[in-house]
Amino acid sequence: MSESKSSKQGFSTRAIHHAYDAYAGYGSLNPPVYMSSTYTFPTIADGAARFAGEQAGYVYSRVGNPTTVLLEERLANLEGGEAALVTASGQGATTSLLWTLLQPGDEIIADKTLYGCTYAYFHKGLEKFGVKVRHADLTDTAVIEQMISPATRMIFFESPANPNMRLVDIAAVSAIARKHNIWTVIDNTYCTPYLQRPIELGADFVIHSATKYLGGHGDLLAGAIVGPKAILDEVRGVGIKDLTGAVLSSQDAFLVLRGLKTLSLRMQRHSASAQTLAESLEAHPKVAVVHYPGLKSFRQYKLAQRQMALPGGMIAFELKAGMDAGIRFMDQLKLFTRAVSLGDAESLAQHPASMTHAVYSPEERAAHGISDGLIRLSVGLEDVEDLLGDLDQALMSA
Ligand code: 7XF
Repeated sequence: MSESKSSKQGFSTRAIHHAYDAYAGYGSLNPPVYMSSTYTFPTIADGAARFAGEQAGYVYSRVGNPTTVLLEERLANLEGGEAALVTASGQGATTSLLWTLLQPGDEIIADKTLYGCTYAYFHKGLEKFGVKVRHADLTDTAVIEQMISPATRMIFFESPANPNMRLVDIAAVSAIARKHNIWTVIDNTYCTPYLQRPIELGADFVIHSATKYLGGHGDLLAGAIVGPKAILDEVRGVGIKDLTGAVLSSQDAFLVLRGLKTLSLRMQRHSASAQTLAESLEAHPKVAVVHYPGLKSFRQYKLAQRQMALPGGMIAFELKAGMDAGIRFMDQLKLFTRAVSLGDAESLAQHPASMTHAVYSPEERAAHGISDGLIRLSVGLEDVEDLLGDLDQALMSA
């Protein structure tokens, strides 16, 4: 399931080896970290040729560095895309791509549930500069056709959506977009290419917060865009170079490369433990509802089975006694850490309405399917028995 159609070697092999030739340098097992902001030119004529794109080579690390370029080649390969571009954060990936692609007067159609700062960027950033953002329930594909206008340039969504786990049928939405000559952009942060490869399902661009599972250890901020090379060249040369400056450092690129080596193992463990915890929560008398793609009761279970290789490490759930009990539950947790972010070795718990999605007003949260009682868990890599014990004791006193 995790074998990419785009390559003969398996996913884990490529996550460890792709695009690095140790014998091209000193035989170093790990790639060097190029700590250099700038690059020398043998002559001024060489420099001019490099700036003009007529000579291969680096000019300045805001437009490329050998360590970040290795990470880009590896991520493009794992996602099955033509090229990739890494950025200083997931937010930097979204803003660099959209500032490059969109013009005043354009419209985009976005799913109704989005990570809080993506929503904020759309309404405080894009709209301020004349791009109209229209939200739709993209689980209803019939609605999309009706919303597309001559000004529509893009459909943007997450699947599973942060924080309520709604899935969008990537193949179905991408097919509609393609028919109308519109880009499909999907934020694949929750899944990583090990669980889901949207480009193979017809999407044009994949965005990542590599801060999460790709890095995997909660020790960096990073982002990535995967998509067609010609457009990513423009995002590199204008979007990042001139507009956002959201450049990833070579040290952090190295750490993401290190994280990728264990991505498949970690995603298997995150998924297996989350499945166990989701089943236990669902059976608990104090729990009202559990949103987890691996549960048979999950509203989009069939789509999850078709679209995702494994159900992933994220769970959203609500207690019968509502938000106050949910806050008590989170305050009682001893092994789960109260923190935003996700995809780390440590299990994390947070309250979307007051944290990651606090930028939505209460009315907007209600309209966008983000319940105030929702609790979000990022299931880490600890022993699952210990995690079960922690949830049980916190539920007991909630
Ligand atoms: O700029 P970042 O690397 O933090 O990534 C932004 C981002 C983009 N897409 C998705 C689906 C995300 O979840 C994020 C970051 N989300 C964290 C969270 O939900 O906990 C951020 C903490 S406020």
